[in-house]
Amino acid sequence: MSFAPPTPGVAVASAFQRDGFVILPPLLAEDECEQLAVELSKLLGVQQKASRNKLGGLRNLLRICPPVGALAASPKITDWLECLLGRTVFPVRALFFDKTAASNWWVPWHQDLTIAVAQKVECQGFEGWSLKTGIPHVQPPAVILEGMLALRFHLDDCTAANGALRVIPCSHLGGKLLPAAIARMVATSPEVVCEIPRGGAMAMRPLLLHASSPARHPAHRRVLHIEYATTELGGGLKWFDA
Ligand SMILES: O=C(O)CCC(=O)C(=O)O
Repeated sequence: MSFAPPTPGVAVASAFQRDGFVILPPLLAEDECEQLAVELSKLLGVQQKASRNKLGGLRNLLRICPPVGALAASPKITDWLECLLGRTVFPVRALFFDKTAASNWWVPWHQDLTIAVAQKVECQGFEGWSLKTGIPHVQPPAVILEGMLALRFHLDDCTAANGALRVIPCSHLGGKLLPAAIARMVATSPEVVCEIPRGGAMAMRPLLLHASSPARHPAHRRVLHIEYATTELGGGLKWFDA
């Protein structure tokens, strides 16, 4: 835990605000990366055994995986994010994704519109309630999503060949997009394939359009995805994991 990433400068912070994502210098030391990879692969193996479907990942890691909770809340990470955003942040959800030959999934272009909350409370501007692994999820107003970011730690080399995330720069600037606007943007805007080495990371806004293709050459593509918020929800609603 002695590894200290360089503080983000003004250029990194303004690129993030403009583009909606930024590929970062390594934030994890090799031993931290290895420990997380081992821990999360073990947990995924346990949940795979208990599930009849092939799983592409894990949810609720702030709660079920103490090393993830500790990393997410560590000053090394939160201080760094606070420099990037100029605001206080707190972790609210952590997910793990892996892509392998046995579970070679993909996702179409989308924005991340859903958050996990402690309890369902009907509240103006919060819609599309659902349950994921028994936990209430809801789509909050855009202003909540605009204050959030996801930090994605790469636990393997991630390339176009093993299914790297693809993003459309600046697509977060138009708020929540309707399907026709997404189709238009996908047809007319250049995309970036986020190739990131093991130990590297990227930060992205949830409203940034992103997609994920199946791997052409499947190999582990493990990503720890931690979401941070900057505001309470109000209206009696509470974040599930804050
Ligand atoms: O990790 C990926 O490739 C896709 C992740 C994703 O679509 C998401 O976080 O919403």
